[in-house]
Amino acid sequence: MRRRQCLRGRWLRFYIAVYHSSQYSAGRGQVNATASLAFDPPTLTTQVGHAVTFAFGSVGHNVFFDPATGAPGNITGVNANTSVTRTFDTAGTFTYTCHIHPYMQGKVVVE
Ligand SMILES: [Cu+2]
Repeated sequence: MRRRQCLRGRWLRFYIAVYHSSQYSAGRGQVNATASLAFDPPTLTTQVGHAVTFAFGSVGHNVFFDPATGAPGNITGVNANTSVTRTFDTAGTFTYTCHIHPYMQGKVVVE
């Protein structure tokens, strides 16, 4: 009986881990700068402590966050063919703009 309970606990932890990773990694925590010069998705929702990867293609971009408590550091310069990760440690809504293409705007909602 004790062994069965132990196994059940192990499976529960496994399911939680799979659920967690499927929700917040592998694409869900990524913003892509598209060929049509937009951030996709325009609004990304994540959780406190999670990382968001900004993936830049062949066109150079940057990411400047509007001033807000807990906003992560800007991704300055001209970034092409690279990915840069920022971790969001504070709940809130963080809007950002590419200063090279000011019409490229996005939002990260941290719950
Ligand atoms: Cu840009």
